Amino acid sequence: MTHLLDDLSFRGLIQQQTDEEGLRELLDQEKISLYSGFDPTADSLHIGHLLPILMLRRFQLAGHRPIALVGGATGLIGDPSGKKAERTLNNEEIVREWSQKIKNQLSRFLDFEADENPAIMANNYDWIGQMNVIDFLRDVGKNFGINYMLAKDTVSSRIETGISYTEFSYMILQSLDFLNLYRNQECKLQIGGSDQWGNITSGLELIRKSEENAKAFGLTIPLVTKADGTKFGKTEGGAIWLDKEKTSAYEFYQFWINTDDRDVVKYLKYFTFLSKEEIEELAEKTETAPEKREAQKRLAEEVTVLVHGREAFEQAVNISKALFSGDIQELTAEEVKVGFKGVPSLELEQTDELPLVDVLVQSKLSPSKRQAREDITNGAVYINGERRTDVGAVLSREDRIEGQFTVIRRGKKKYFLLTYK
Ligand code: 629
Repeated sequence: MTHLLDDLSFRGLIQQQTDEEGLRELLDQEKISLYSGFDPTADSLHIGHLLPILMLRRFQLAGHRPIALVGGATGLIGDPSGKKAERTLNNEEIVREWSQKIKNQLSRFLDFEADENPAIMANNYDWIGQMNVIDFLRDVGKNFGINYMLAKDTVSSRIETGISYTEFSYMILQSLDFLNLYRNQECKLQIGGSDQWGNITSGLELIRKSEENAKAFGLTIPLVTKADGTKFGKTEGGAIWLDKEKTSAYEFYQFWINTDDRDVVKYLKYFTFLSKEEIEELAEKTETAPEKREAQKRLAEEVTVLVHGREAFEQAVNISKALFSGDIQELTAEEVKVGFKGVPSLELEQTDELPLVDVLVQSKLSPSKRQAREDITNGAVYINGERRTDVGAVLSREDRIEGQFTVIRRGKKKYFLLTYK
């Protein structure tokens, strides 16, 4: 079997390590505990969080014990890492609520029932929340020299624009977490995105100063980049969330399907558990028959199943096929709702039965009544995927999918949705 670290480097998942040889030696000797932290700064994680989550899973699959930490306390402070400006503080009750949601999301990716190496969930509010300020300044603060702290990227880059004492102190809290987990859970490795390098190394510094013969490590994951230079994980609609109420499984699937040929092999390595051989085969197919988009399809399948389950994935494929072919007969109302999210729509009364010509004009699918009539007779107008050539047609209850939606299409791509109260 390939060594975990060799697999990680094949996948390009290692950006920086504090002690490459030391970590390899340690992993060869024993199964370890490792952790990564997630601050509740929103009500959901997004795909920017996926790599460290999957990394924890990769370690678990190799027999190690992952600790997923929710930053119930640090989320109240605000990590300045990678941030150009001071953040506004979030309300405590909201952060508590978000912590719970993020905990639920994290728990889907790790195995908490494994016999040998069950995953653990931790919340740093449990040890930071009760801490008293005198203990904090005497026991912890004494280990942090101001020069050391000022030299950190996250602080030095903010000296000009300003940084509060609150955000400045953030690294101390994250360091305290690492020390705490090192002491109580024998946690010897912290992983995170490359923006976390400063926080991870300051934790190691605290451990080194506080424990004799300390042996702990840090490893970071590269920032995901895109060949076209735009930011990964963002679309016009904003972030790609892991919560399907915020980003539906269909939108999630579409996001991966649309991956650029130049990025797809990298993403297969990053975001899937496919073997080197399977990935190389898909790389080959992208070279020889890019138009088939086999690699994108497989990527979208793997990641969507991982995050949303097989059933949601199949529904996403179903919606995609129907929208592509225009044959939406087969869709359920629920699928229509998901597939046509963001499409212009109009809400009508249950009793409303409108002439098709009027709807075409009102929806702006056709610019005038005259044009609307022409569009209909030309065969350019479809109701729920079926061509309608009757100029006098009135949209009735029969034209509603499960009584809830009427999908109107003009030409190849222009859609409009009628919904009913
Ligand atoms: C307490 C809090 C710890 C250890 C870590 C933390 C959170 C950390 C942070 N991480 C980002 C986040 O929460 O802010 N200070 O959104 C985010 N992380 C995943 C990756 C990241 C990072 O959750 O590490 O690099 C994104 O890819 O930005 O004891």
